[in-house]
Amino acid sequence: MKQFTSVADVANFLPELIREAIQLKKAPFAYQHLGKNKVLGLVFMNPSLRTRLSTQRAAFHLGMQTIVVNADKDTWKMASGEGIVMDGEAAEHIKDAVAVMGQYCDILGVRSFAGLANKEEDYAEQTLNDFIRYAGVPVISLESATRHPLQSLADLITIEEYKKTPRPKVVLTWAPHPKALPQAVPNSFAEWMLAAGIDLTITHPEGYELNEQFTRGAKIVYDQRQAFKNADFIYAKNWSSYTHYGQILSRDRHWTVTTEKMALTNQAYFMHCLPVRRNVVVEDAVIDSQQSIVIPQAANRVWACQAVLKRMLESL
Ligand code: SN0
Repeated sequence: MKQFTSVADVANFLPELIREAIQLKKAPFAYQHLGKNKVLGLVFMNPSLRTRLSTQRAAFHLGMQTIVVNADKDTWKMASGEGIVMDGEAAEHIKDAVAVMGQYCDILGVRSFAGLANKEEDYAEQTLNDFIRYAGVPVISLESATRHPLQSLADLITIEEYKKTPRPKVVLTWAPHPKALPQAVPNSFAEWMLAAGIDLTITHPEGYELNEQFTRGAKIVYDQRQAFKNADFIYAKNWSSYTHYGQILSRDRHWTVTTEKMALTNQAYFMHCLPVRRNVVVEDAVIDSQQSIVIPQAANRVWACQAVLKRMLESL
């Protein structure tokens, strides 16, 4: 595997990849020879807790060394775009920085969030594509402007482990938030669930429709309570509007996930990728309940990442 940026990179062997991730839990150190004397570089343009730690942990299991670069703080400010005159703040061009990091690392991971100012720019994935183009080594997305594939793979593993029926009803629900957030997590979640053949319903207020490229095949239901009926999994997430790009159209707390709404479901499990705004996105009583699986979900980030890194190391 030369890159891991979306479900398309693993579509041919998705069930196998999930099985492999679950297998790795039983023998985390079984493939240490693969990563021996290999270096993984993790470049963060934005904050991270789970992605940073779970990726380092996965690399450790595989015998790799990790270098973490906080590119939002510790490095030179980078410019991008062809032919630009660099007489401003940026000291180096991203193509030079990435090519150099590719000399020091065998695999590079990069996190670069959407700016939410310009839809075309964000959906063109310039930073991620600059990494793929100039690194000269395999690249893993640690959340790009439009997708968060390591999260979605962990989500799929979690659903596979907890499902009580062969084809559970999974509901992705929009929830309120004080800040405008990217569409990366919900885009990616929808794309992965649909690729895995999951019965997916998406519920959100009008104006929060995601790009159809990611949601084709999902049921869209504007009535949240209707959507919750018979759900086996409730996956909550805020996102800003795609159509009115980057805008907050609603802060309606009637969309918060509550115990009373969870009672409409088929004793559904509650999921969220974290970090989560308690008592805005979800009530304490739900996220602290027996039905909440947010911690095992986060724990699965290690195995999702390890399965991906293993495949990449095997093809180096
Ligand atoms: C990010 C997002 O894409 O929604 C990362 C999720 C894994 N979340 C945030 O930026 C939350 C920020 C906040 O202030 O709550």
